Amino acid sequence: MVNPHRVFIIDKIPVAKKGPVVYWMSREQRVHDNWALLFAANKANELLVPLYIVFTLAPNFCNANTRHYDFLIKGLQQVEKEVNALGASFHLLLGEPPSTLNSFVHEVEAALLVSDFDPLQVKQAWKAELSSSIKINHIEVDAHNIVPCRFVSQKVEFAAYTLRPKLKKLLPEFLTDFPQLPTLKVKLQKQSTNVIEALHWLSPNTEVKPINWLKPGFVEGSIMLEDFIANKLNGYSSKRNDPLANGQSNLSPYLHFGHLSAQRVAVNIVKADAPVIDKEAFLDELVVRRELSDNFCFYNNDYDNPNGFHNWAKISLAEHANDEREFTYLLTEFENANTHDDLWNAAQLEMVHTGKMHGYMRMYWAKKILEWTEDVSEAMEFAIYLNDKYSLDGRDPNGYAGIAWSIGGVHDRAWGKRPVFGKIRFMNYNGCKRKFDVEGYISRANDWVADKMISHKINEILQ
Ligand code: FAD
Ligand code: FO1
Repeated sequence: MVNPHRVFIIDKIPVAKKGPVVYWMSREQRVHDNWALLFAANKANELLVPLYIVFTLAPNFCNANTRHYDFLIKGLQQVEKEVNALGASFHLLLGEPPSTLNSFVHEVEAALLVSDFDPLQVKQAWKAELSSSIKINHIEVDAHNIVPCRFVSQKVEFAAYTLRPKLKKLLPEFLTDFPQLPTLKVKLQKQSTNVIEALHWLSPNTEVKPINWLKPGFVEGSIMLEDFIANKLNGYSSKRNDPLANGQSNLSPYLHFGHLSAQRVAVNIVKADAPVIDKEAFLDELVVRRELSDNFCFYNNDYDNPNGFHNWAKISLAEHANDEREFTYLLTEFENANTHDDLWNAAQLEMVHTGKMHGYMRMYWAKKILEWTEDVSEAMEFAIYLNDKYSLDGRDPNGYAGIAWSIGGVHDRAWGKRPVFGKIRFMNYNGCKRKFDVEGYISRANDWVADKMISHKINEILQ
């Protein structure tokens, strides 16, 4: 029922305890369309034991702040309700795993621990530390990729064109609909852990406000998907690169927090009544580009620094390391959208105010950080810091791969040499002007600032 190629044995012990099956939910924060949960539920029925679902809430996870924890916790509130309705129990463990998880599985004498695949080093380190501190059967299930990351390729892929054929060959086996969750044979009484309390426990950095134009959770993500299919899929291939056309799906926060399964999205897109050119353009991004990012982060430990670049890029950037920078900015100047370039500032303001910068502008935004910093390490550091701090979909393999593509030519080819960039693909203001209404994009961003100033003024008057 769960394709064995999704399943990876992390630890196997000779004699298992007789306790429950514990699913350590992390990347896939949903009950529906979740291969890891399906696997754990079947195992619980096989062993005739109850199913416990655990989420370990790590304070300041990779510099996350209120914007991210608000979205995550509200999504988990829905998960808790749905888990209780299944007759399983939901446990929110407060604190850095694996210490919290270690004592939990010990306490309940878990027969099996199921986790979900995540290529990020922080997650790999959690699993390694857990495995060295407790003896327990631990199985990992890839519930994020349509074609399991460990299976589709055993090495860092050079680019989309090298991974695409490997994915295409396997999609018929893996791009399937989901089976129903089995009815649990051993049900537990409804428990109430008040997930929303966790926000107070966390008391995260409140400098970056939650966003309210996207509502978190599986239900809202599904509505967003259906709305995209009904109203925006048709024309996606031409509109997706116009920052003013509102042509993207806005699904990335739901995919990042696992409120939605990419496989569910792909299955619904394939079934949709829309032009083939638009469906193919969208699926290439959702399946090839997104799964290429997991491949990059899983097999390249330097996914967040210049050591992870190809040699041609390292050599070329080094050759131009001492080129005269026409402008250089400090992190605070970038962060406050305080550069000489009003288009770049507008992109920064879009990310700060809405929590989501348009995909086309992300490329321009990152490439200008390379152009306006002292060196490529600083450029990577600034881009990752700002993207993770303000983007709702930050701290994601797509982000590390997207920034490495923009600044280090990862998954791209070499281009004609330019100052500072060397052979890294160049983008400039005039190129954007030829593509879309730059003035319109800038004035929209300035409206956000004006609105914010007005609301500050109103608050001052009301106080
Ligand atoms: P749509 O165009 O509707 O695409 C649908 C889905 O396809 C996306 O949700 C995503 O899962 C996938 N996808 C689309 N474009 C890409 C891409 N270029 N690479 C990988 N997957 C893609 N994506 C993130 O999820 N988090 C990030 O932090 C992030 N940072 C980025 C930084 C830079 C510098 C660049 C160049 C790209 C970054 N991306 C990131 C990739 C891409 O820009 C976003 O996935 C996309 O804009 C998300 O919006 P959407 O879901 O509305 O996109
Ligand atoms: N995953 C967890 O297992 N525990 C957390 O406390 C946690 C917090 C968190 C905050 C912001 C954010 O963007 C992601 C966060 N994640 C957490 C990880 C997330 O669910 C994804 O698994 C990865 O970031 C993407 O690979």
